[in-house]
Amino acid sequence: MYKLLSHNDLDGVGCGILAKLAFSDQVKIRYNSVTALDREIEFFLDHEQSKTFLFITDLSPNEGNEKRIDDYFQATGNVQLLDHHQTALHLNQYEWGKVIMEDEHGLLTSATSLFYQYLVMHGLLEKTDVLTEFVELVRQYDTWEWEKNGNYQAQRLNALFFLVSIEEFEEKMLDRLKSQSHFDFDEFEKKILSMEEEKIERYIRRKKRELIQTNLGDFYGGVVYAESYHSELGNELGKENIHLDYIAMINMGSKRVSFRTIHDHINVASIATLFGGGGHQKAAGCSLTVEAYKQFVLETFHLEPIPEDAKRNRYNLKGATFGTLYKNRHDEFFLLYSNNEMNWIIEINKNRLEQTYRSFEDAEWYVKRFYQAWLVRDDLFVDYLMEEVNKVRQLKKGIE
Ligand SMILES: [Mn+2]
Repeated sequence: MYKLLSHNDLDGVGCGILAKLAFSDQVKIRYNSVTALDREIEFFLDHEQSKTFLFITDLSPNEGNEKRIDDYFQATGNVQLLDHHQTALHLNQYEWGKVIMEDEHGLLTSATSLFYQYLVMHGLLEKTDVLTEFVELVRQYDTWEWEKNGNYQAQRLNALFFLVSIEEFEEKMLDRLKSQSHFDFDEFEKKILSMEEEKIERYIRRKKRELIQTNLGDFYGGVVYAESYHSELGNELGKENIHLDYIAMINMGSKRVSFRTIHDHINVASIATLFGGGGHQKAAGCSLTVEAYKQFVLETFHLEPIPEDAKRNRYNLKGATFGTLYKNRHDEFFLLYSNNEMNWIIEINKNRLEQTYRSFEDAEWYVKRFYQAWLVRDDLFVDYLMEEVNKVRQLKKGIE
């Protein structure tokens, strides 16, 4: 008999699907949240006979269970953990631990891709085109490589995963993987997936208006309350607010915080670790502990959301060398302009800052990060310029 304890996301369930293909009714599977895994491990170790082979995928045990699993392994040899999270790397010290973040070709791994490789290597599962395609979609979704590659099939697979129950998803995928030669969605799925995509778009548009800015030491983050679509939402908010180091999404109901970053120089796993959580460099999470609640909820509750940049401007445009106008909640105006492309200047309420910037993006980063300023609409920009013109005229008259 086999037992699989896996994560309850697409990558974790991908492992379950492979296990069912390899072991059919000889495997018992439990999908867990990050926090529920240790209970399941304890239950297994308290009740199972030594004949059961334990797989743990996409998740890692706490310290106490690490020792107990090792005891079980020493006694039976029947444990294999496969994971790709940075926070689990220490488990490589055990014979039963295999934590790999990058494969031999330099590609980011996922638990499903590691498990597939493992099963094929041990002769437990036959490699087929449709399976390889499925595993690759899961991997690209989980590592967010799909976005770089424009692989919307991977994003759709995850959307489908959230549209149906885990049992239904498993069943659908098992059917397909057993009978088709290539992976695809059926017509009905394609229709509901396109409806779902529109729904996600509307949800994200609404959430963009609710983003609050906060700082945690030297880090500046955006905080938003959100129960769904964390990956899509975190990515969109991150790209629209590149002056923020990370996005924290609070789910009050489940008392969880999800962290995302689009920046290569930020590691959100280390932010999550501050609050007892963990995860990847670009996607991590923690429980909403009292400390996390204070930081992300209590201290931000009275703050107003960051207004969005004006969208349909024809004159006040980002990067225009003659000037781009921003404003903040204290009615301070920020004019960004340049005499040559290499030297960008910021005027705050018409006082020029001594510091200059190498690019428009650097200057914008500064006024957004430290002043929470937003791009104003054309009418305000024109008023601002008219005022300047009038001043110059008055000045000229004075001289004459
Ligand atoms: Mn994963």
